[in-house]
Amino acid sequence: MQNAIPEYVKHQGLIQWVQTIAAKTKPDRIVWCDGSAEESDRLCQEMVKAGTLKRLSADKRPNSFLAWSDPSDVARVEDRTFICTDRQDDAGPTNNWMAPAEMRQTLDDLFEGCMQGRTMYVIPFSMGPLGSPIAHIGVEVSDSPYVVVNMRLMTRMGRAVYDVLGASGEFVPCVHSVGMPLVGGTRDVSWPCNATKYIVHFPKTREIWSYGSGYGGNALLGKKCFALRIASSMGRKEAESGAAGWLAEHMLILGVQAPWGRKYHVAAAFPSACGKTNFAMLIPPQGLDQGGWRITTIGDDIAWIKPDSEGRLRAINPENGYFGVAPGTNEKTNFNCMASLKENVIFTNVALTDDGDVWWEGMGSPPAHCLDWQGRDWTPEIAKAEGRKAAHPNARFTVSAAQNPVIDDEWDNPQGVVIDAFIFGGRRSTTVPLVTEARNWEEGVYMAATMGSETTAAAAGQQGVVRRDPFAMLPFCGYNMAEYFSHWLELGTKLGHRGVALPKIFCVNWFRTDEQGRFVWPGFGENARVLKWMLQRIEGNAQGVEHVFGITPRYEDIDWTGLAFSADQFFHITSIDGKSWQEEFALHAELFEKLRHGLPAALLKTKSVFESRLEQRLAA
Ligand code: SAT
Ligand code: MN
Repeated sequence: MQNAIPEYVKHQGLIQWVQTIAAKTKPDRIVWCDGSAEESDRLCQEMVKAGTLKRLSADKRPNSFLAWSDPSDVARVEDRTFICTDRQDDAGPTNNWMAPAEMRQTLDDLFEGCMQGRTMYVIPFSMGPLGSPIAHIGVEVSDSPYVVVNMRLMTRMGRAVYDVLGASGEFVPCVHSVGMPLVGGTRDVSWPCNATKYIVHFPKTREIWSYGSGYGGNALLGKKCFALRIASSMGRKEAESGAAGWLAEHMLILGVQAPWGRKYHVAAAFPSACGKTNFAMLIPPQGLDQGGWRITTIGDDIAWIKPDSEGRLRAINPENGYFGVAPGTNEKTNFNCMASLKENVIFTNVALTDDGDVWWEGMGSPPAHCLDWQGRDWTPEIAKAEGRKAAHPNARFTVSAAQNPVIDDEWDNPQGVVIDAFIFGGRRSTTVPLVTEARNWEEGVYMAATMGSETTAAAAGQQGVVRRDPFAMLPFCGYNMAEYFSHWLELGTKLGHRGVALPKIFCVNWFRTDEQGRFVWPGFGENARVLKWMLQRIEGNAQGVEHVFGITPRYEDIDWTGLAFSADQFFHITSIDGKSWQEEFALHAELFEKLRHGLPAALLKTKSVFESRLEQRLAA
């Protein structure tokens, strides 16, 4: 059975594709989504009835809902994520690979009848402003209404997409199933999912197939799967013909108005759950130039970056909303985020208070009682006795970007904004200084390529271990990472030849700790002080010291007005320990060894330059 195909869907190829998927997965019904508020309301209502969503208090959080997932389905599953290129080498050693034919056989079996008893939703979406030259269209079919309502917040979703698509436009086909058919009296559960999970990408045909999970990064296929894995390989492919190609990056984009009257745009890459959303919504301290700084958000997670006709790098945020980490978010750490979350929010895996509101660790004083993310009684006493958290550490909120009080005026500009600087940051309790400016594009690419970070709850697996996370793209690069490095280097060369001034590259680390394991740098709004130094460097108005791999400010180069932060503390977070860096370079060597096929020689050359500088320093 199928509801009528709306007359505004004119794309026969799309209609046929939907029918082919339906013939295989055998849903009871097909619903062509129009993206309207009524449709979303109706689906939320149905999910409340089914127990998937709880409606929050109309007074406390109007029009907001809470989902509790299955405890086994709370994060991305990197070991179940596959890049299926013809040759294994094209996926590279950092991606899971399976031959396309073999994977298609596996998927064929899994998807056979997997939507029985369920509704299949057809979800048209645009990544990027509708009709933007940088944007691309996708269509996701999914048997999860949770996916529909989240996609409506996270992408430009709905009827208008079909106008852009027309009768023959290109779209990325995305197939998603929770993998729990309702057959033979199977009892439905509030969060259907399957112990078997596959998140699969076919870069050549630009297809995405996702099975068994309902969690954001695994199921909202416009986000990591399309906007990063498929898009990164699309951007690289376009460079094959000698063109510059483009970049799909795990980056926030912010606008920053400096007191000297110029507005800058900065793109910054950090691994998942390392504060991208906080940085993108940051409120600079009042002490800094008498409140003369203002930061506005263009995006908080993903950037698509293309050279314009003059060769300048222009970025758009392909998304339309935020799927951010709730724990740790409060009025102090991210005031603007809290202001965005007052209404029309879907929360996932946070705690439910007795008055029908939400709570999470780090939100403020805990309630005397609530239900934790698994629906169990929770009190501060229980937390103390059992060490049990009320919210899952990777609990999330989904909210439309339009609710952000500091949304940038240009966030929706189809032409994108010109990027002035790139920032790369990892979570490192030791070794890496607060901020370093790369001397040039190549050394900047080296620093980004060798970035390490301590793992977080955003991915299933052990937390807190340092792993190399090049460009914060380790789980998201849709092709060989070594070739990705080449793409960055070549882009720099090509634009350089056109006489374009490339954005400066900086590396930051907000996370150095003291002997007790406490963060030394206050972070959050105070990061604006580091940003000020970077922009002054762009203007040629600030000093620093040159060291092994770049330039770092001295204590007196940072504006401390209104912040008590001693020179000793500053030394603690900017010092470069020679021994640690010898060990660090050994880890870079390990990474390069892993990526040796196709690794650009420029990186090895840069490494030996860095190492000989380090040796000289140790000898001095
Ligand atoms: O992968 S998600 O988009 O769900 C969140 C993240 O890891 O950034
Ligand atoms: Mn992310």
